[in-house]
Amino acid sequence: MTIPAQLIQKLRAAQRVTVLTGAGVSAESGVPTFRDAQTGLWAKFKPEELATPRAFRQNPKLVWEWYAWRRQLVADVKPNPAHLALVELAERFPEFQLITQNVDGLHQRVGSRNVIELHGNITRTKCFEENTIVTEWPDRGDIPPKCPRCGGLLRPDVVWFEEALPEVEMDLATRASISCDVFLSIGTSSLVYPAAGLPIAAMRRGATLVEINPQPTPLTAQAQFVLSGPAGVVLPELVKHLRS
Ligand code: BJW
Repeated sequence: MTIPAQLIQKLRAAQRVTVLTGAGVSAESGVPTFRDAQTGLWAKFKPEELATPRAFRQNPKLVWEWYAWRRQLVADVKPNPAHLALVELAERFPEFQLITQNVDGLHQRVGSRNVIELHGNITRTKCFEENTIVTEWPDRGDIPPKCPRCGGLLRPDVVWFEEALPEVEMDLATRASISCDVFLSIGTSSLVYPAAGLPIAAMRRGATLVEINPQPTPLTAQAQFVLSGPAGVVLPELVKHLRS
């Protein structure tokens, strides 16, 4: 993997670096991405069709079980070299902001701090009716379980399609994007908004835009540097170049 010398120069001169990650960053840990072919038990379901309030209203048991399966999968996997390299990258800049669309918490598990989670976290649960976080509920065998306060259905604390992103997180992410010198978009298809708008906003404010992804995306043509390869290979290499 060749890392362009101009990119290393840009990064060495940068004061503020912002990173946006997507499902591709966790792919090498064994967490399936959303838009690549799914295999196994859930192969016949489209993630985009399960991650909606409509799907939950129509078939709450199916959606709860899909998330229960994913929650277990995430608990069983380990962060990979891409997650680890981002911890080291953060230490190299006076200001560094990691923004993730991932709900798996793998960045935090390996030691990344102040991570902005735009799409929530799969380990948390909330009430579908009241939108409040619920940490304990009696096990009466219901699937999904019910809110101990109002009896509403419980759901994962993640952001589904047609739902608003958490306001504070989106605000912080926007600020970090429009004020950075270098913006890295890593392992995301750049299809899902408003997250996909962040690199564009960064670029319009003069940031150098870098994409790391083995496949082209709608962002590729706009990026100044495209590092085409798996994040678990490219990021450690990038960090190695910054060290020397
Ligand atoms: C590797 C790799 C390796 C593989 N290394 N890379 C503007 C224009 C058009 C549409 C809209 C718009 N604004 C809003 C919309 C509608 C909609 C949307 O964007 N639709 C588009 C799909 C058309 N957006 C929304 O509905 C959002 N809400 C909203 O806008 O609300 C407005 C509102 C305001 C006020 C009141 C009410 C409403 C919400 C979006 C929520 C997205 N939620 C999900 C599910 C989260 C929970 C869960 O995990 O189940 O988030 S969907 C799913 O997509 C998930 C992801 O975070 C997100 C992004 O996916 P990601 O991470 O990019 O994954 P993939 O699979 O797409 O791509 C993986 C990439 O990795 C690929 O490129 C691979 O090549 C690469 N890769 N291996 C590096 N080893």
